[in-house]
Amino acid sequence: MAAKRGITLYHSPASRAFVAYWMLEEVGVPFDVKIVDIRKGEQKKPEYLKLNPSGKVPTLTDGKVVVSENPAIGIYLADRYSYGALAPKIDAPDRGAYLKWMVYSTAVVDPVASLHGQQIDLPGLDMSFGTYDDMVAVLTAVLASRRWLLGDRFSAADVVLGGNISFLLYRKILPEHPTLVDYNARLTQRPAYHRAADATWPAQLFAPPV
Ligand SMILES: N[C@@H](CCC(=O)N[C@@H](CS)C(=O)NCC(=O)O)C(=O)O
Repeated sequence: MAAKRGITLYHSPASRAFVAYWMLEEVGVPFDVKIVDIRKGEQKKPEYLKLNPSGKVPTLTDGKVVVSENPAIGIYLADRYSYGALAPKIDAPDRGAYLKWMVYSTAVVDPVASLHGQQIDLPGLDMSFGTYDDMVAVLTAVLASRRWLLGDRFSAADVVLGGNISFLLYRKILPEHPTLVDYNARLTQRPAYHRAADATWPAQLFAPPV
């Protein structure tokens, strides 16, 4: 008998789980949300650690499949539910760049941005992720002359790396470089982006005090 499918996203308000939520909204499959509130420490409970031993959100389950780490969730969902559309096919010329930008999002952008947010800028030579200035230069160079990371075609890489860029602009960790600001404006025109943002930063939780 085929495994029963049914997608669940383990999500926390105001977190990077926004990216996985946005991916689900882009592929347009039904899914359930279970809140793992990181501000209450729910991500460190034994039941959740069985799914994601890192104790971080997001995690996604789909039947018996368990995936964590935003780029892995993005690659999984796009291949499984949007192959040839949000995911370039395996032999498409832009599949290499697609995978590169997916991995770059958390192998380079996340560690560099996290350190920069703590006013730590390490010399690039011995660091696998390089320097903040190099990371900003790479992002602005690729986006200077193109609408999306792969050119004219919106892909899951724009959700994973683009979602990260959007999050880091909001947190003022990335500079308000016109190329990044314009790209973010294009991302925020997507209805799926707004559904995910509204679910991740709900107005009732994040409304300014009156
Ligand atoms: N590398 C992970 C990072 C996820 C992550 O940083 N999640 C944070 C929220 S933004 C978290 O769960 N923090 C809780 C904790 O570390 O206890 C991914 O890409 O999915």
